[in-house]
Amino acid sequence: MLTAYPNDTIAALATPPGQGGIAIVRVSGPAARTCFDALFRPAGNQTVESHRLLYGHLYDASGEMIDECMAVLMLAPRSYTREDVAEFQAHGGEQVASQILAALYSLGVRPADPGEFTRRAFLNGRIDLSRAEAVMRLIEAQGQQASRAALRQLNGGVSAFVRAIQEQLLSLAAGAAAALDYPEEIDEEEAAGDLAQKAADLAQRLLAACDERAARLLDTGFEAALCGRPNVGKSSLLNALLCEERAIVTDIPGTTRDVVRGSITLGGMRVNLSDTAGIREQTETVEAIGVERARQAMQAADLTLLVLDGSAPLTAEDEQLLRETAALNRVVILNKSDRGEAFPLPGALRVSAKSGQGMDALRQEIARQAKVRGDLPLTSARHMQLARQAAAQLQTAADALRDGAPLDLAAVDLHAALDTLGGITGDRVDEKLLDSVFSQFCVGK
Ligand SMILES: Nc1nc2c(ncn2[C@@H]2O[C@H](COP(=O)(O)OP(=O)(O)O)[C@@H](O)[C@H]2O)c(=O)[nH]1
Ligand SMILES: [Mg+2]
Repeated sequence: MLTAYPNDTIAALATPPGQGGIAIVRVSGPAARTCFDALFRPAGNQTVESHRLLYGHLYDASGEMIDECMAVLMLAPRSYTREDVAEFQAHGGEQVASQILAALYSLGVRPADPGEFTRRAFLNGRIDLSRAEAVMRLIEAQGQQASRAALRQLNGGVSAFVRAIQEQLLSLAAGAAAALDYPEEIDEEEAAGDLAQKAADLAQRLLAACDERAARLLDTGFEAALCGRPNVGKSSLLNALLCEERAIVTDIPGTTRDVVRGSITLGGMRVNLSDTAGIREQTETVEAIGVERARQAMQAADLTLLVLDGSAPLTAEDEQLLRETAALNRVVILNKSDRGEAFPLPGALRVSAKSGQGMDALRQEIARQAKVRGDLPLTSARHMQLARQAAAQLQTAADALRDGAPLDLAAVDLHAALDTLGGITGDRVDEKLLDSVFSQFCVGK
């Protein structure tokens, strides 16, 4: 279990390092108030009150002025960490911030570890572990869908779901205990059958709550691969979607040989686009490797964007690619619509990388495909792993009961599942887990 939390005072720059409009230095711990009074002198005759933003000047230990600044003292427990917190908003720039930090260190304050402010908020009971993790997800979110998922988690979506399951588990465990204590009144066989059914149901609910797809997409983005034979306009489409000249466009077939990548945000999701070598039979080695990579990218993508030249008749290679991608999640794109329509193809999108025609419809289609559900509570890899483990423990209990195992044996598995779920909210955590969660944070958060 957790060792007692060090009762010391920490400080860090809370804003990104480098030049900026303002730099915020944050202090948390029992000495925050003394530090505030030692460093900061409010202008005029303002009185220092908790949660009141003051204007004044900062001085170091030798009485030398460091900067003019705004400062606020937030006394416990109404603060981010539930400890006394002081924040100094100084002029942006490395020099001023490091002078403030040096002055604080000279007063016995220690530099904060990564995520230590949020870790203290957790240890002091202000937020549970899933909400602490949500803070980090929110900071790192790329795209609105990711930030919404993080916000749902921060608002307690995961906690509420896990607590509800834990409560039902506790009542199952209580039922099992009652059947063991009062064998005359409760029929053990009946109780075991009932318990097995309920444990199996809870296991199913845990598994159904995991959104593997959302977890992966919110974390790394949606993969869309542009594929097709040479010269149909794949590189031109990549450039048009990225709004920059990333890939080389020529009318010489076989120019793109390696996979070229770029990311955009569509419908609030980060979309990673890859432009690949044109797929065709060829003899030259470098191009052959490129074609092999193109095939791999096509298979690995969440969405294959199969590009055809809509202004010229379909070739045998096109037909082959249409067959090859039929079973994949794909969108067929008929490019070069500015040159007219050579053949009809139901369900395909007509676009022109050159004129921009149809490009909005293409963006909308990619966005539609990249949408995550947003209604399943578990979208973090760590939470899903624990949920699956708890589900397996519950299923073990259910199977054992159906095989005639005694109630007290199954009760052990129920309690094991409870412990496992406690790892999500942080009821049951050790230092090692906390270190691994919080070390991923940035310093100052
Ligand atoms: N008219 C027209 N030409 C295009 C269009 N898209 C690409 N091209 C031309 O087709 C040729 C091949 O384009 P590129 O993007 O390199 O094709 P890739 O080999 O599939 O990557 C170049 O000469 C482009 O300028 C389009 O929408 N309309
Ligand atoms: Mg190309």
